[in-house]
Amino acid sequence: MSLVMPKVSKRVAGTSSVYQIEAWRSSWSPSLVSIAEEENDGAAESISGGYKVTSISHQGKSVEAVLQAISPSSSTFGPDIPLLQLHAGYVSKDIFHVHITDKAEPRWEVPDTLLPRQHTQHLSLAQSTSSEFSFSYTESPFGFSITRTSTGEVLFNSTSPSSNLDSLVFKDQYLEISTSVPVTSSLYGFGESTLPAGFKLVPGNKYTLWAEDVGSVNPNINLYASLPFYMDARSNGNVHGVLLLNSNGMDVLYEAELLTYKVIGGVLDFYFFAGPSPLSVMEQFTKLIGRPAPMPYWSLGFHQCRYGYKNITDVETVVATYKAKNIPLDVMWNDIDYMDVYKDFTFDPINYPVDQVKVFVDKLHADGQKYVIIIDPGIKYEANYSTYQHGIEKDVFIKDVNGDNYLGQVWPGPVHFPDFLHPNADSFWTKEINDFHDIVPFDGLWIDMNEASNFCTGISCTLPTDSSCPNLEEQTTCCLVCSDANMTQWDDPPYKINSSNGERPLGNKTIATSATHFGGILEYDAHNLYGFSEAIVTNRALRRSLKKRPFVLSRSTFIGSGAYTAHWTGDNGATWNDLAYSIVGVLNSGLVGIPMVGADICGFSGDTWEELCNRWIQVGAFYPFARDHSEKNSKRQELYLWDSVTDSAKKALSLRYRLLPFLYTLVFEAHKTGAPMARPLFFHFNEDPSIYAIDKQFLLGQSVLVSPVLTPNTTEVKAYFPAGTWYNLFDYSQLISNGDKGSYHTVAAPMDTINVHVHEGSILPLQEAALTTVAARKTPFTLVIAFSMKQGGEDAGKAEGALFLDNGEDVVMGLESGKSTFVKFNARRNERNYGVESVVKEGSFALKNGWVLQKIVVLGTSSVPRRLLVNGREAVHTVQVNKASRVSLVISGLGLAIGRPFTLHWTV
Ligand code: MIG
Repeated sequence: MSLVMPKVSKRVAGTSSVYQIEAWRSSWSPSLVSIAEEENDGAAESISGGYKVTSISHQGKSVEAVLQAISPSSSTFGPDIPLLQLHAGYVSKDIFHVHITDKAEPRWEVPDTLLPRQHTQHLSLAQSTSSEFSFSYTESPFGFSITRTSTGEVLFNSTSPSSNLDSLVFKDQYLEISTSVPVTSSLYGFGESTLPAGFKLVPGNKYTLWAEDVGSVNPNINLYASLPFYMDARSNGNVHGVLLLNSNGMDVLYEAELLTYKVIGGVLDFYFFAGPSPLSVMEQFTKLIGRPAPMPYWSLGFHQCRYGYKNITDVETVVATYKAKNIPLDVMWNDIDYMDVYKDFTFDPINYPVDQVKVFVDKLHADGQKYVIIIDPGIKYEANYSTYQHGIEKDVFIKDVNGDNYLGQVWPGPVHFPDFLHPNADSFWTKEINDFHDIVPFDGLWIDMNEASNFCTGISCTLPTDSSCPNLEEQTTCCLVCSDANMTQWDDPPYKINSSNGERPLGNKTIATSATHFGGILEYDAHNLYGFSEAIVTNRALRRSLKKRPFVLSRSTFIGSGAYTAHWTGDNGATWNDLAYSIVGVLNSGLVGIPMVGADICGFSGDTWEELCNRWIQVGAFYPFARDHSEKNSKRQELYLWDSVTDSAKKALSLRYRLLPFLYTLVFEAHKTGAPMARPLFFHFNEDPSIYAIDKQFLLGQSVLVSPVLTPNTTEVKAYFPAGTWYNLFDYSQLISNGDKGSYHTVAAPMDTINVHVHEGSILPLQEAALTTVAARKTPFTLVIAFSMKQGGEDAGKAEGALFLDNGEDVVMGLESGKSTFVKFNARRNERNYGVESVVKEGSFALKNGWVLQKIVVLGTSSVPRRLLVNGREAVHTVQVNKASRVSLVISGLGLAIGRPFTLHWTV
């Protein structure tokens, strides 16, 4: 069957139009279309008559159009909204916005107060003439497409005849739109879920976006977050991103060559990011949604946690044992065990007496360590509990359908949930956090259960009159009396998203979706924003109480959360599969602007064991956020419990600690540009089509490649090495020299070894290993300079790198005179001449701190320098050549101030 689509070009509002608006009048007849639809998915019945353009105008640099329902149908999911308003325009030359809503009535949108976004039409004509997109549409039925102007590639196309008849469905509780996707595209995103099929999405799957307390140990279902963003990498190497800024529940169907959104509310609010590189997509995307939060320096250290530390002595012993075994430990955590019957902002008087906790925390601080504790959103319903009283006074709790404070049940028993959208939430939460911090000076907060998780399901619930609630043995069994009377269209919408593969209706084990927030906002609309709004308020409260850069770790996230919080992938299991999937989880978080992320090292639920924990700490040492955490009923898994794990941990963590200056510079880069810290290989290499699916390895920044063991009884790894030369970062010995094309290599991976390589062309700033980040920060610097070494020979070449330095805890992370220093390093070699130089911005901060570059490690040579000139003068130094590998040499004894530009030259 052929569908002819003559393209009738029509410029709107004259030739000064900055993008081409073309009306395509398609000649497809309804009968042809319905055949096409039947061929696609067998669905015979259309659920909407579609829309047609009734008026269109070109205002400034944007398009405003009115769309009218062609034949209002009320067959399925409710009547079509009769008139829609479309706005399309630029946010900047590389971000395009398409917004479709009801023309008559305002509809729910992600509040600007949570996610302030620049509005369109900001662009001057001069800028916009070079814009990356063109927008086209069909008149009837209405559909639109977005084209990359420079190449003519269609990036998004809701008009395609391969989509079904309903090119646009817009009902009160059901929106549907599709786009065609080339079969050769690689798609990523639509979290949060655990993806056994891998980071690259596989056609034939449905992604449901609805935040739930479902452990990441469960594959292929919606977990803690709704992240309606995808990245599309085309086979020509061009990459773009698409955000549907909508917080309502949705299913996204990815079928061969077709992507369909089925959304149960809100508006169609699309943003297109032109790329064309993955990092430029991240730059554009995080410009809109907020740059990732700066992270305190200490948060890059190793963290130990467990659910089930019995008492403060237990916790003290863990810290002391780490020290005795010489394993790095920066941050000790407490889970809900510390609380008095699980009430937020309290300490258990028996097992965690405040006085002892305070002594413990003071000692941690004296030793350069930190303390992070958990809080859950549910506030115990208890008349004499001060936090509860304050919440009632400020009227900050979410209301049920009857207007009463919504009653749920979590660890403390009956609870109310703070409404973080309420104008009083800020002062309420800040006061509780601040008062609590006055008692015990914790350093960061872990916000859990914020989907929100509820052990009960009910439209409205009340306390039982005749039993204790909860019964301590069955704390997670609902003890409230819940009723489903007063069921509304918000509790039971016409279209059921596939939450938990259809097993969990919207309000299941969370706040009822008919409950309301301040101003009548429905939980139905705002559910997926609960963790996001809590992170915003918590971050702000911490900033005020600590007067330092906040560290927040949140389980539930939304688009924009990265500006306030770090993330962990939730309740994984102690299995080899979970270890492998953790890399995908980490990459997916980075993809949505939450770069500070890790999985529970050694596995959360189930008993871990020596070999698994050994391999897991090797990978975990290179997660951006590295925390060992386990479940109450599982065996303990501190890194000192098995000798082999201790050895591996020391080896891997000592490289992590040496890399801290590099990692922290990645935090800075993330904060400035949105670049993820951990990246998939295709972010920097696309020489081989197979690279788009690699997710058993990852990059830190653009040049450090981590190639772990993820299977039992394995002592070698078949790993992909992109083009060029790669050096083993542990001993600088191993050389993989690929020439112009990447390939797989089998590398040795004995039990105590993870493969971590650095790529030619880069310079990494390192310090010495230590047991804490505070101690490591005081040690001298080393630069690792990697030149290429094609086919084993020494090539001409260059290398570069950067270093950001500040005190690691100022609220603002930026280049500020006297408070931070930024250094660029450049190295080059030409025949027998080598040169290294630094370019320093705002050097005074580094000078004040006395940081010194002590040595350089030069990779890609074994030729002994004959004469070393430091800042133009001959200097005394020590040279060590790695004879075994013949690829590295070390020049030490330099003693150069990091804060002052330097040059090094030598000939060989
Ligand atoms: O219902 O606080 O994901 O990390 O240890 C379980 C206890 C609540 C879930 C978190 C997990 C944490 C646990 N929490």
